[in-house]
Amino acid sequence: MTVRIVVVLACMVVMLRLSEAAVYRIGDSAGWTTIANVDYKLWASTKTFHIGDTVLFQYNPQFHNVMRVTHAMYRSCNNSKPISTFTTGNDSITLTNHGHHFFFCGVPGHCQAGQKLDLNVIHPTSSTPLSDPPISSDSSSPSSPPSTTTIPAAGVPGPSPSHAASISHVAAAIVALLVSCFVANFAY
Ligand SMILES: [Cu+2]
Repeated sequence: MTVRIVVVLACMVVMLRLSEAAVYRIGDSAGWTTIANVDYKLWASTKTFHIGDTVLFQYNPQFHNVMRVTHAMYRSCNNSKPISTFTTGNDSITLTNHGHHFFFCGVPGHCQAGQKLDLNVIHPTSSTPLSDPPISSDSSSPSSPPSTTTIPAAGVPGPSPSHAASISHVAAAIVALLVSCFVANFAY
């Protein structure tokens, strides 16, 4: 029983780690702008943000910037005391806590024109829908990890010090762990 709990916890950790990797470009192809009439509220409502996700503001820094502000400042487009200001035109911000994150462009008039964004990062314990495990329904096969033959295409015979090889080994280990997690869960 203890083993199963450990396995389940390990699975959850792995899946959380995998799901943390999302990077969202604000406004998608339009970016962070006023001229495309992007509804950033609508844009944000189509996404589910998790702690660890990264949002990327891309814009022409001659015309725009990014200010992180409080809710009150967000509502009134008050740019007098931003929490932080970003001005590179290629600003990536990692979401490190849950709740609402308020941003707008601090150039006069732009927030009023709709260049403002309210991101809601869901609480870590909020239930995220778990998709079905990506394994076949063939439960008769023994649990042999399918990743043992993962070899880089270069065909290097010995252990290679290259980053690509080590990354693929890590990926293979993650896949093997995930598969074994699901197999273990199904076996009990
Ligand atoms: Cu602007």
